[in-house]
Amino acid sequence: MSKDGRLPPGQYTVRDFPVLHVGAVPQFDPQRWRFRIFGEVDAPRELTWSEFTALPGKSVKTDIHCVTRWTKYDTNWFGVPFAEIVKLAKPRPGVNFVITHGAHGYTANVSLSAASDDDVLFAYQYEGKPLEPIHGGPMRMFIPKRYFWKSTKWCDGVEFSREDKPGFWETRGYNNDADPWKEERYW
Ligand SMILES: Nc1nc2c(c(=O)[nH]1)N[C@H]1C(S)=C(S)[C@@H](COP(=O)(O)O)O[C@H]1N2
Ligand SMILES: [Mo]
Repeated sequence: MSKDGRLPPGQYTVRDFPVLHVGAVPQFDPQRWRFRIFGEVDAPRELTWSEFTALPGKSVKTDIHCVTRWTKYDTNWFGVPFAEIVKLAKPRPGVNFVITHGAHGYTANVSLSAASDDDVLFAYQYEGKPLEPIHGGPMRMFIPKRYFWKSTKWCDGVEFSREDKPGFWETRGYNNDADPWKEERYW
């Protein structure tokens, strides 16, 4: 950890914003974009881009940490708080896990309690501008207290589940919880 208590163990800071993903960057068509809320919920639904962006939004300024050891300080995000989606979805009793789905079948799982932190967003702006396609635009999961692979880019769905469902990286040797402060990198 750094002297200021801000840099998690084994990380270094960067000024640029590295790009990391598998597969090609998808095209965004606002007419066709849908966000699917599904799983063990009382109110499954599919939101259009205009419905999604009409939901209450929130700004979050915080640091982000990638398992490849870069940390970027003071990033500014805007999006729909996770709590707003929970309000719409009405998860059933016993739901303890959240799986975000992205382009090309990418998924990432987190506990419902981790996702319920008040800095968790379905983010669609970065530094006051529409989120760039290379960083997951038009919309990505944003869960800053976990390594960044949990922040699914080109997010097109969120699933609520009673069972945990390890995602793309979690089934390839990465840690299920991914807390940078505990250095939970791999299994
Ligand atoms: N859909 C999707 N989301 C993804 C990935 C991916 O390959 N596909 N890669 C993850 C990984 S490993 C990281 S480190 C971050 C990188 O986000 P960035 O390119 O905006 O820095 O996105 C995460 N979200
Ligand atoms: Mo990553």
